[in-house]
Amino acid sequence: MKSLPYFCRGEVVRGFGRGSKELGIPTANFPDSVVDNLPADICTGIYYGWACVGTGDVHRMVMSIGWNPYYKNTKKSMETHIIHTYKEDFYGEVLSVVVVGYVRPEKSFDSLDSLIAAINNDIEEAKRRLDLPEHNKLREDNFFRTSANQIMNGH
Ligand code: ADP
Ligand code: RBF
Ligand code: MG
Repeated sequence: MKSLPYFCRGEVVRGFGRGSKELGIPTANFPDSVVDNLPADICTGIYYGWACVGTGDVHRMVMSIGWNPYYKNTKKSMETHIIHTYKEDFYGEVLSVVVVGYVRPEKSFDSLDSLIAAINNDIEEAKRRLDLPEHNKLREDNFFRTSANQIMNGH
């Protein structure tokens, strides 16, 4: 995928309200405008990368891009689970992400438990890969500093 790493940002909007949070895997959803801007070569599937909320710290993330076959969604979504425990929700804030690499295609599962187990595997895989020294450069990219600050200051 020639578009990787892919940088994007947008406001965090309400998602499908399926209670992902109760499952321990909240996912911050991007608006349609961000989903519609994805380059054609970024296919649906599960990805890992870096994310930050507003001007906050940069953390590891996993992202699902697509139609969630387990739920048979009719709308394509981009959902980011940040590997960090936040004290509060951040709906309406600006989420900045850099999508670094691909993990696997989206799948359907026999049960919610199997879906959750797969997501937890993705999280472990993302942690392993992002802890490699070669990925630190992107974590420290100016994208997460200057531009986020400019947005927050209304520039
Ligand atoms: P929704 O269906 O509205 O997306 P979720 O159950 O997926 O609801 O919860 C997502 C919300 O949880 C995010 O929009 C954000 O405000 C909050 N949140 C708290 N911690 C995290 C996290 N670590 N990663 C992603 N979102 C989080
Ligand atoms: N949904 C699917 O239907 N199939 C998947 O393979 C799938 N993988 C996911 C992987 C990650 C890392 C994340 C964050 C989400 C994934 N989802 C998948 C989306 C999931 O169904 C959605 O976040 C639900 O709301 C979780 O309950
Ligand atoms: Mg969500």
